[in-house]
Amino acid sequence: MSIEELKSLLGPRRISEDQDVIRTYSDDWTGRYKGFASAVVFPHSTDEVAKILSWCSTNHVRIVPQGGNTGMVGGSVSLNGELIISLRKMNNVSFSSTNKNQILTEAGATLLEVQNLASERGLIYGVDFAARDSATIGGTIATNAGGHNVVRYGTTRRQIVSVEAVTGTGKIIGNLNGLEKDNTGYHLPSLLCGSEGTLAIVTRAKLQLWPEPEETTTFLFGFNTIEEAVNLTEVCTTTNTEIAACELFFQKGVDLVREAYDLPPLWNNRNSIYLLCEFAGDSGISDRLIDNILGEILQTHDSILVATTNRERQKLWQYRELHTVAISQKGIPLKLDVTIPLGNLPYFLDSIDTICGNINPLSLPYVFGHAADGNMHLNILKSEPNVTEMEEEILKFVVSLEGSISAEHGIGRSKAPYLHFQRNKEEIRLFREMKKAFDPNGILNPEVIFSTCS
Ligand code: FAD
Ligand code: 2HG
Ligand code: ZN
Repeated sequence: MSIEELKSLLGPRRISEDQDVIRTYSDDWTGRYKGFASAVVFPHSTDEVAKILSWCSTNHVRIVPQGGNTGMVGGSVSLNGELIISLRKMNNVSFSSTNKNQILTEAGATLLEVQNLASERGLIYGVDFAARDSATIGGTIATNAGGHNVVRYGTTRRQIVSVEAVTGTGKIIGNLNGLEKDNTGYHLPSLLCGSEGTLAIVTRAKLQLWPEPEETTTFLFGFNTIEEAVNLTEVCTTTNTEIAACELFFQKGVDLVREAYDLPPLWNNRNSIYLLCEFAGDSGISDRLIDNILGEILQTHDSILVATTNRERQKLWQYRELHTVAISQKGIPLKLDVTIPLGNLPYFLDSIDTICGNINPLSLPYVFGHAADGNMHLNILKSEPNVTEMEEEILKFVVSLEGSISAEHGIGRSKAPYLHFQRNKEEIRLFREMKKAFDPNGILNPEVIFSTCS
């Protein structure tokens, strides 16, 4: 087997063995994984992806699919010389010709490109998060990405109406019929969503769009106790149909963001717990909120900021969205992405500093996340040399609270050793059988999701 053979199949311009090019696709976003791929392949069409995978399967060449390389669990990098298949050149986006409220997109288009096209028709795409300008649709499907608006629109899985993909033997599967109702056997969009590039390479998809709300209003509340913040989250998510986001963060994180970006303080008194609640709907949101169950807190609480214009809203959101970058400027954190049922969230949050401190008194845990979904991100700086012990202890704690060890980032490489915390032996056996059916030679992301101990 020689890469020259693949070059002659695709033409030389689709493959780069240039070390400078390879390097830019090598390390993961977090800096934890330093990759070394043998080459990077840039298909321009589904047929080319099929040719590549058919050749790789025949020749037992292992590959890693890559989109924007913004993943948080080490799934998009080649650590053992695998070929990287970058989907970035496949980035066409257009409105569906059959459904006015759907977009037909290639896998390499970014979230922002899809959002921008949708807004041309007064529509929105239901998935949004800070890496919007580089995360690709293929990557968001592969990870079943969540983000800020899951409470309103659901995760990526709910936005994918149809999908086209190429299996590990180079066979093209799926369709792009755009039918919401299509119960013809197993539902491939659901199955491939969250499969992290282990079953097939996603090449194109049809995405559902939603009407753009007339008005969006954002409130930032400051609290002294976690219970108050979680109570308000519960009130918002159980009584208000206009809730679009509910994000939790803490003073420590805000201090880091302010330091990194030279931002002003949010208010003069130092509240330590922040809840950003966003409501979207017909005009007159504030009046409706005053009239309903939030009326009392809106009129009596002393730490609230309100934003109605896009500019004002972005000013509030930056204190939340810039956490990831601000933390990574201080070092490579241990990253955990977990879901905790809201009823157990105060206990979980109250326990984190103690758990980390008992294992390593020098560790610095930062917590923030999507409160409405109980999805918390733990970024623990200075966790070395106790990374594994800390990770295990916290993930076991999560399971004991009936949570999930991976909320929205996936299992990737970093959580593969812990899959069995959450999934029983029979489930993992079935997962492996499914992988074999899609990818009999095990060439697609061989180290992702499954580890030798699970
Ligand atoms: P990559 O990182 O390139 O790949 C991710 C995984 O998908 C890998 O396993 C890869 O092999 C596989 N893959 C990629 N493309 C394909 C394809 N076409 N077919 C099959 N498999 C493929 N995530 C959230 O869910 N919510 C957030 O709020 C959020 N916020 C973020 C904020 C920042 C600042 C950053 C840096 C990241 C954030 N993420 C978030 C994580 C990340 O952006 C998402 O996981 C995203 O879905 C990854 O997309 P990508 O194109 O970068 O995929
Ligand atoms: C977010 O919600 C992302 O900001 C990133 O999912 C989380 O940095 C992280 O751990
Ligand atoms: Zn997140």
